[in-house]
Amino acid sequence: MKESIEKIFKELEELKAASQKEAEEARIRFLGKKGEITALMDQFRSIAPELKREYGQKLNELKKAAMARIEELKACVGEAEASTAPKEDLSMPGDAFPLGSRHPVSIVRQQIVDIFRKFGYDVAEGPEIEDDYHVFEALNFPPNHPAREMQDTFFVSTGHVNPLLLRTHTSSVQVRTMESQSLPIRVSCPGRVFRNEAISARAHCIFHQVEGLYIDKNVTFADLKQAILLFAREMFGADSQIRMRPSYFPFTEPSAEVDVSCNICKGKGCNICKGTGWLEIMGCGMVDPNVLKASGIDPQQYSGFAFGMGIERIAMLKWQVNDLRHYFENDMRFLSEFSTATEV
Ligand code: 2U9
Repeated sequence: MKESIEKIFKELEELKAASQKEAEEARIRFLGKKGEITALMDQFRSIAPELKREYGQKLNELKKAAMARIEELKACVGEAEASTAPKEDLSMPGDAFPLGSRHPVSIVRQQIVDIFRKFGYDVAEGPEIEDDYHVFEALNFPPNHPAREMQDTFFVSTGHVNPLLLRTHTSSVQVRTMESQSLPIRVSCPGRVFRNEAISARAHCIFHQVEGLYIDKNVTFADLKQAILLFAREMFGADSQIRMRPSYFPFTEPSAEVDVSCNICKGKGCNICKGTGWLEIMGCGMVDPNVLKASGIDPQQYSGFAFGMGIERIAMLKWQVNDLRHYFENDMRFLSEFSTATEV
């Protein structure tokens, strides 16, 4: 037994391991169930009692030395393996950063403004919080018109002659343009507007408009019709047709609603145009003489036309979106549909 113990001590001193696997194999060889030191422990039970003290001590030292040596080997190869383990693969492509894209309402707003810019229209913007004069009074709204009631318009302040309110249309921007700019005037006015309406698939209390105004000498309804036809062809396709239906607005006379031929069924009738072959896109008319007068323009010398459209409505027709609320919910599944949408 003595020789065996000394032999194992020597072997432990010279023991080497190149990997965790080899270190574990060494542990099994010496300390496993059938290991060399375990076998000596078994033999120890049957040796003469007078030798037990001496060999018991030696065997315990041997077992401790074996355990320490193997732990030491495991720690060494662990560090070595970690330092030679493959690092990140630098040839892999990097993580993609998801890029945002423009909101469909912004895309269509830009398209509309760009089309009118080609026709010579400047862009004008104005305040969202307006006064009664620029939203209603200067636009020939009678004092008892329903739009002037609390249930239709969001008022910011009430109780005085010219209360503040959230504009219900961007027409106030054209009024401010007429007040401040010299004639002739050609402007398109994009912006956010507010109406006290219940939210549904077809209506929202906040939406966006582009309105336009052209004032010069001898502007006629024929000019209006041509401008709208050219716009419709740029926006909805070169083969688009338009039709006008008589309508009424306080600020224009005569007034009309404009339909464009359905670009889905080419006028044959489908479920988008509800079988009519036509889609309503905007309202328009010749600027009422009272509106020109209110802003200091002589209706005997000048005439003009104006039009207005809801941007969400144009975007719904363009991309066949059937619920207006999609434009306000910022659902990424909806918005990412437009990441490749092109602009004119
Ligand atoms: C001035 C004079 C006239 C702007 C016009 C419309 C007809 C019209 C609606 C379309 C859908 C509003 O978004 S909508 O609900 N607009 O039908 N707007 S003419 O007329 C003006 C504007 C300013 C000084």
